Amino acid sequence: MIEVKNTSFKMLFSMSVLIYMICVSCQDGQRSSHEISIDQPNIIIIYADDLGYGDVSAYEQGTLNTPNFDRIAKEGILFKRGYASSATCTPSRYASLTGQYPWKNKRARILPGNAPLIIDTTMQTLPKIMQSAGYKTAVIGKWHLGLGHRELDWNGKIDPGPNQVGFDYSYILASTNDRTPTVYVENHRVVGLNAEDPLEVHYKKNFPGEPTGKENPEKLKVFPSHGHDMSIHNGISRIGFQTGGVDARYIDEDMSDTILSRSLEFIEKHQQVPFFLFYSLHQPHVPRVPHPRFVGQSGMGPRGDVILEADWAVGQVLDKIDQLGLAENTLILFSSDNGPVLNDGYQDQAVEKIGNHTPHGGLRGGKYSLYEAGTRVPLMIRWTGKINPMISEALVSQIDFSASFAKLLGVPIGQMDSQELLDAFLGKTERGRDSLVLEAIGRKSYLKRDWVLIPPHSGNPIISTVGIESGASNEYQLYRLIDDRSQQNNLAEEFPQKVMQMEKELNHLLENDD
Ligand code: NG6
Ligand code: CA
Repeated sequence: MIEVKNTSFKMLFSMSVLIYMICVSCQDGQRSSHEISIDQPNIIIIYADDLGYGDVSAYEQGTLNTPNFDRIAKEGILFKRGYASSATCTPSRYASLTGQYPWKNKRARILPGNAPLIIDTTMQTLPKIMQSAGYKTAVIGKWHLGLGHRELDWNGKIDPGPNQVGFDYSYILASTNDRTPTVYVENHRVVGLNAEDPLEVHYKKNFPGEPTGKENPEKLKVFPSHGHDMSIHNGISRIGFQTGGVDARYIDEDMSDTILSRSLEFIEKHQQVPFFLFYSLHQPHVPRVPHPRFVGQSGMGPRGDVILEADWAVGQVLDKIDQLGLAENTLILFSSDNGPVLNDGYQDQAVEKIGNHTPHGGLRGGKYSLYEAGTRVPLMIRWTGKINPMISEALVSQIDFSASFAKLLGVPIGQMDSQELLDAFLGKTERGRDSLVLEAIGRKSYLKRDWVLIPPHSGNPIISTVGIESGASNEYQLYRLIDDRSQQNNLAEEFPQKVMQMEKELNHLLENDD
């Protein structure tokens, strides 16, 4: 719970409770602009999965065109220095939703599909901030933050989950589309489950009689390149085993449309009240299985096709907002949980068909990497009539959503790593954060203004399965990003004092990780 420490903080807190009470007492949940002086735009966060800085044509005009992603930037702000907290999914999502550095929670690392919920249900979270300002909140799409407690029974009430951390409504994939269980969970229940065919999930041992990618390649339509050789569903073998729940299983080809239509329904239903939608895309994470309408559209194979599919879906959301007359009353933020990867475990020709397209947008590394492409991601915000179209150089992180939106809505917050950067997010200043700790599969680096320090880390410099540089090296690495965004010139030897100073600051931050 939030600890209310001093008198002015208490006053603020009571004010926000009052605003909340006024709001919830409004008849039929209608907006009540006369009682509320602060802005209460609807807030939509569109959060892509593994979409690179260079996968959005507003960032990198290349061979892949994403006109709908680009619309957000053209009609709003394109952040050139927007960062995910981490180079993988679970920790970045954790940071975006809690405002805390994920490395402070040992469980915030890539989770199996049967992991328990890793967000403490007593924590103040981004959706809870919205709720306390009277918002209706929803997460629709990828979750990957765990569900329930250990030994979850998928056939009963799934608890705790998104509903306990601040979402009034949830319609989610439990983890990723390459992990079992391959079902949707709506609020507390698996969608479409037949009680006579119970769903069971295990990550260590298979269930008797269930085919696997390893033993039954003849049953596959998409083949793994590494891992992903356990239970088969829809001709695609996954990570993890499952049995039963056949009626509840999703069709990968329809996933984008399913997540989109639930999102559009949520928007329509709540158009009269302020709402917060976390629209969590599964693209272009593996397995990349576009709807037939998008097959072949990119000329780059499934990875390009699912990016176009996601771009189209985002266009539908923008159109819906515009058609409902909500554009001036809706802040739309677009970002990605981590950087790009081509071969992430399936033979889907992502490498072979890439052509001249550069998902990393000239940044070094990619998903899983401590180099820039791991965490520097597309980040764009549109709020028609409120923010002027611009390109911003402000250093901002997804961790900062919580404090910044709390400021916008006048909601007091407790101690967080999140920094209040509302003016930067609204394009009123290009002054953002001064520094940021970045994380990639447990390793850390330290970004300070234009400099980034990567201390020595053990491990292989190349992650061989995906062919991406990890950032691990025996040497200190220091890069000046302002004139070396692709991190080619290690300046550690030239600036030993800077290395020392930055390492000291980083260690201080890492030690104070209460
Ligand atoms: C890795 C998977 C990868 C992807 C990743 C999580 C293998 C070999 N690789 O372990 O395919 O699922 O986890 O991605 O299994 S994330 O975007 O959700 O972090
Ligand atoms: Ca991801």
